[in-house]
Amino acid sequence: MFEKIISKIEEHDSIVIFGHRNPDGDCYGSEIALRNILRAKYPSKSIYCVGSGLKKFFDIIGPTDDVIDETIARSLAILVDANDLERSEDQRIYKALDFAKIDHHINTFTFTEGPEVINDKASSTCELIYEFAMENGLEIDLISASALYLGIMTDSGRFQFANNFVKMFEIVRDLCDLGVDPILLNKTNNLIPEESLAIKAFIYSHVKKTDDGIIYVYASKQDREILGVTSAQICANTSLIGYIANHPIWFVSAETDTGGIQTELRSSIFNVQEIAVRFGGGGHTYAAGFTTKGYKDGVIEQLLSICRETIKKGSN
Ligand SMILES: [Mn+2]
Repeated sequence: MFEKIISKIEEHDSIVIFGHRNPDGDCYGSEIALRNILRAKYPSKSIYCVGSGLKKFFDIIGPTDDVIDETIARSLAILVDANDLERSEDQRIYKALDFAKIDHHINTFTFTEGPEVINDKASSTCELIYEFAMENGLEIDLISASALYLGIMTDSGRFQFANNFVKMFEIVRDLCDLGVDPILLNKTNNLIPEESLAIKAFIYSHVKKTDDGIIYVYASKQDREILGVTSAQICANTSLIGYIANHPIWFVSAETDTGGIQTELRSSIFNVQEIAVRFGGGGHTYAAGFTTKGYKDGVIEQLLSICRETIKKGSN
């Protein structure tokens, strides 16, 4: 499955791994694991990963790397857990010499820059990185195993969502065999800053609902400024308003600093990825998001009306 990506890797002496904006456990875990696995296999190559990562895991899994522009310019860029270059957190990806991509989001973009492996049935990109290692006989060290476990745990919603549970749990068993400490990783993942209480209070006290079964929260720029948080920090709380009986679609939206709207959409039964695509976003069938650039007027109304149509059409 990964033959073309391996031959790209073999062609280049320098490799930089990139992940998406607002990195999550899967993005950060994939980057660290892929970097470490490749470093062990190719000790003479320079291999780095960039992006902000997840700081609370740095003591266990380690930080990403500081990479200068000149390094990127002579490197193969491997994009993980993201559809296209535009989604890369580090936009210097455009300066790379060559490209490859490994992802599990529903593919709505044409990645023409290089070879790609996409499997939208995989629970996480970390599952694909594990398969990449297995297919090529690469060794998974304890830090990489912990990074992969983190990605699978977080992207599957703590092992709640998967297309293939047997496969997911087989991989997780193997990672545990390699020495991963699920209790430590789970405890660390649970840690949240005290300030998040104010965001939760905001979310719970600004819930709106429609007669047709949509629950949502909207935070204006002014609301965010009072709380001192970013639109991404608001949207990270979408799970707080989910799974309310008779409300099959829920979303959290926040005005961005540049006058757009960031939204995270979820559903228990409806395809919200198709909704997100209509606003230039994407994701997974039941968990998707978008950010409009520079326009916000009418977005919430239009979003509500598309959600309404989706509910009316019936589950798919
Ligand atoms: Mn992912």
